[in-house]
Amino acid sequence: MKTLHTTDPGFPAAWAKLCARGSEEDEGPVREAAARVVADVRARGDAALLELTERFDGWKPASAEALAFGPAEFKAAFRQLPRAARQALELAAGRITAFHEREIDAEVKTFRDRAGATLGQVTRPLRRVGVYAPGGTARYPSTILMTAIPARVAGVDEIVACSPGVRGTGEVDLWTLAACHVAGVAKLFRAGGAQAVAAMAYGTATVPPVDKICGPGNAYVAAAKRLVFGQVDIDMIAGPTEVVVVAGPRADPREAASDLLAQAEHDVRAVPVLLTPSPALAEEVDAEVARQLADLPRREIAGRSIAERGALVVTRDVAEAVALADDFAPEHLALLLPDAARWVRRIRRAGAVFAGTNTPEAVGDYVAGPSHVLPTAGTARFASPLSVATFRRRMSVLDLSPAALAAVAPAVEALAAAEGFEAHARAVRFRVAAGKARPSAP
Ligand code: HSO
Ligand code: ZN
Repeated sequence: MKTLHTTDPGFPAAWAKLCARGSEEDEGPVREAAARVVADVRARGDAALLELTERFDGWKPASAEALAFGPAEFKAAFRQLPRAARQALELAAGRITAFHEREIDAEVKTFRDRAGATLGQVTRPLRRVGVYAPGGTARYPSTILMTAIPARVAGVDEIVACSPGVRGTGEVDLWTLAACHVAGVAKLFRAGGAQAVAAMAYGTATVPPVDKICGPGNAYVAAAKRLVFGQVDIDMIAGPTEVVVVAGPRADPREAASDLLAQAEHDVRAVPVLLTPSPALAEEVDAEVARQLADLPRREIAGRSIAERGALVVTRDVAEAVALADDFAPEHLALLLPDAARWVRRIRRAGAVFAGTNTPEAVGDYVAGPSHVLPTAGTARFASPLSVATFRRRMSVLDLSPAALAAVAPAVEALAAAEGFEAHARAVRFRVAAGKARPSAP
């Protein structure tokens, strides 16, 4: 793996390049291709969806209805799974549900101010949302759980899902169907890419239009989400997955290497970075990565990610490593440090922090509870993990007493006059004059 030293004069430039992950790629052609697909599905609905599925996924659905699976199929799939598989799904679903239920309390409370105005915000779930689980080189039943369960806990009326069928055959794996069962998905459509996003955004005869589209996908999915934003809401624009591992001098190189590879095996464009104050550990991790790669089933993908995007960074001390991690704003930050919880206080910009050696990121991917859908590509500077709040919107509620109206009326009239809006002023004046409001003592 490429090794950088923070003491090298060339480090700032090399680090900046690492932080700019992905941005050197020209997204123009992807955006244009996605735009053509979105326009086509918007104009021609199911007919376009079927043609594009044949063109991009390499199988020909018999009809639009053939794309759809429902609760009966989900349940049957769940039953077909071996007991251990069912238990794993249920354990994951139980933990994700329990975690997200805690979030509901954190709502803004309504209060009455001194003038007598009752003001507040209530939150309401979205009506219908669409969740996307990627296909391609891997299947993602866990992503169905990590998106649909927070939506269900949020109180969303109807959750639909899209995931591409297996290339060439259109098959959907049992686990994905079973995940739909435990997560409470209403319909799963075997559709992927920009065409699936467009179908959920605009609706077709078969796919209902949703209010928000969530979940990770490839570059075409990301481009399509950008294009339909405004027609619907989206959770975020997801880029390739990434991990920063901060390892103290006594960290286990096997653990550090497997954490890096766990990210690398997702995608050739995944970004695995190790930060450590120990040059010796950096070397050991490098050797260990090579050793573990040798018999990794997805070694081709992981090997390319490690070679092309990976980096080992030797820092002056742990504090510098943690500061650089925060600067990188990674999707996943693993702290393989003895006093990890203390270092979390120094972190402001990460999708999720895995504090301490007992918490490999892989646990967060599947069962810990918080959603594994996290901000990537440095967007942890401003974005948060997918959660219950993703699926609820706030609504302000204003309710003034007569006295409160009278108290604020002069200010409303003054501001309305300043802006030249006489009807605004009258709306207040009429009510005050009608004796609806009696001015309160100043
Ligand atoms: N690490 C991925 C999530 C995932 N891993 C799904 C396995 N399955 C991005 O957070
Ligand atoms: Zn993962």
